[in-house]
Order: sequence, then structure tokens, then C-alpha cells
Amino acid sequence: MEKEDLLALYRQMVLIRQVEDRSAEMYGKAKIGGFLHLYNGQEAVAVGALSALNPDDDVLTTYRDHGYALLRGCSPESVMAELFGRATGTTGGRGGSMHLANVKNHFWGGYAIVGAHLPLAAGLAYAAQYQKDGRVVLCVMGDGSTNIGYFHATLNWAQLWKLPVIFMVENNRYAMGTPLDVHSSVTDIVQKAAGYRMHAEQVDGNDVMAVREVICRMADRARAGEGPSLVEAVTYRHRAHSMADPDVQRAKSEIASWKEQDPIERFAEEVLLPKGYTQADFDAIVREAEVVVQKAVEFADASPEPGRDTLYDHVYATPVANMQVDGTLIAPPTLAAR
Ligand SMILES: Cc1ncc(C[n+]2csc(CCOP(=O)(O)OP(=O)(O)O)c2C)c(N)n1
Ligand SMILES: [Mg+2]
Repeated sequence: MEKEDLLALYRQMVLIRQVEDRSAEMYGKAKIGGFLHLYNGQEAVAVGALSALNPDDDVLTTYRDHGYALLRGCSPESVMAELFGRATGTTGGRGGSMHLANVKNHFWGGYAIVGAHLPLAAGLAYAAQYQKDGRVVLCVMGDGSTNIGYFHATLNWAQLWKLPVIFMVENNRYAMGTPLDVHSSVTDIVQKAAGYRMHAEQVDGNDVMAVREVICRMADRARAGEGPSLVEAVTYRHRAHSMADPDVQRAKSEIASWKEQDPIERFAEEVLLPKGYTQADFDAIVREAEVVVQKAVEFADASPEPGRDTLYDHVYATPVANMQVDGTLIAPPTLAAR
């Protein structure tokens, strides 16, 4: 990669970190409600993986989705506004943190149900294979997802049909507060792929270049018709499972030791410094991101909430009759009217 492209990866990781830190702060101020799962510590996985794909390759992930949304063209303003539940958010304030999406840029979203997006990823991969359009699907999940029935059913079919899909497990060693060896009988997650004769590789998820390299190779394989693969990216989240989690199960010393291997600092030291960049360059990028995210927060705060008259927009089931908002009866539109 060119020097400037390497710096761009750094800039992306810093932006994600800044969005997460400010979101935590806004949650503390009750500007953001509901669920909020932050990605601090795992930035190298998303940035490395997406840098390896084409813009029209499909991407799906879990509820820990802010980084993926930003990388797939959701502006910091629209992400922050969605977290604030505002009409200017990525899904008009209806989805919140866990359901960011940008279908135009082949980012199919944030999924809240553990493992439920795996069959959807296989479906997208089947469509790509059927249409012979050379697209690859990246399906991101947590270590906890690998215990779910969807995981096993989907890996089986994906391998049988040689679908162009990469299953990337972000192994942050915990499912909520439950450690890997307490929730999974197999702790070496790559081994799970062997049950389906699927090619699998483990990678250091805190090394952005290593993640990029493995995803490049797995995407090439898939495009060449060699079928699916599983990549286990070993990483760690710096924050609790979600903002509502007191994080009592993980040892403080363990958290501290992973923070010492911060993927952003590591990339700066190991890759960017030897290329001639300096601490002043890094500081300038952090300040740029602070300004961008400050503007996003101000934009979100000044944005309106979704209007009452839009209550039934995007509702495909028959709405409940006699729905009241602040004492006012909101008549559901007839099916014909919708
Ligand atoms: C089917 C299902 N069961 C339980 C939950 C509650 N839940 C939300 S996140 C989570 C843990 C998932 O852990 P992991 O897959 O390792 O992802 P991580 O949060 O570590 O990124 C659980 C059990 C859920 N959302 N869906
Ligand atoms: Mg996990």
C-alpha cells in the first residue's frame, strides 16, 4: 500500500474510536437511550477487513455496527443522529444503534438477534453466485454467535453450495460477560469450520494489516469459485458489552493488558512511524476527528424527532387500532391507503 493509503486506515480507526467515545458520553447525558454496544479496541478488524473488499461487496454485521456503518459511507452526522433517535438518522431514528444500514453501499446492517444475519448473508452470496456478478459477502459475527443453530446450518449450506461468503468471527473472548471457555465447548473457533470441511484461518485482530491480508486472500478464493471461508480475528473490546453492562466479570488487569495492545497505537508505532510519519501527524488526525464528531453531535442534537404523522411509515403489518400518543388517538391508515 502507498504511504497515504496506510494513513487513511489510521484515520478511519481514529474516527471510529472518536465516535464511540463521544457516543458513550452522550449516553451518559441521556441524549442516547436504549442499547449501545461500542467497538473500542476492535477497530482494526473492521478497518482491515473492509479495506480488502470492493465497494459493492456485501457486508452484514451484529449490533456492534457503528464502525462498519461509517466505513460504508454513513456520515458521522447520520450515525450520531440515529443514535439520538432523530429523523435525520440513517434509518430516520427508528432503528437506533443496533440497526444502522446503508443499502446503497451494500451495507445491509446491524442485526440485533445473535446469529440471525448468517442465513441472510448466505442468501446474498447465493444471489451473487447465481447472477455471476463476482460479488463477495462478508458476514461479521461475535464468538458467541458460533454456538447458535443459524451458524451451523448456514456454514453447512454455504460449504455445500460453495457460496462466495466470508464468515468473520470477531473473537473478543466474551459473549456479554461470559468467557469463551464457559460458553463454547470448542474455544479454538477455527476448528468449528472443520465440521463443515470449510477453509478457516485465525488472525491477530489487533493487527489491521494482518486482517486486511487474510480478507484479501479469502475474497480472492471466493471470487475464484473456491467457496466460503471462516476467519477468526482475535481481539478484545475495551469497554463493557453494552453501556448498560457494569462489566464486573472481566478482570481489570486483563482489560488493562489488552489496552496496552491498542490496535490504533500499535499500527502507528509498527507501521506508520517507520514510514516517516510522526506523533504530530497522529495528533493532527485525532484533532480532525474530534472536530468532525463534535459537528455530528451538534447536528444530531439540533435535529427533529420523527414526526407523529410518520408513525405508520414502513409498517407492513396491520397497525394496532386505538394507538395513542400523548393522549391523541392516531388512526391507523387503511391497508389500501398504504
Ligand atoms: C438469539 C439471541 N440470544 C441472546 C441475545 C442476547 N445477546 C445479545 S449480545 C449477546 C452476546 C453475543 O456475544 P458475541 O457473539 O461474542 O458478540 P460480542 O457482543 O462479543 O461482539 C447476547 C447473548 C440475542 N441478542 N439474541
Ligand atoms: Mg464476543
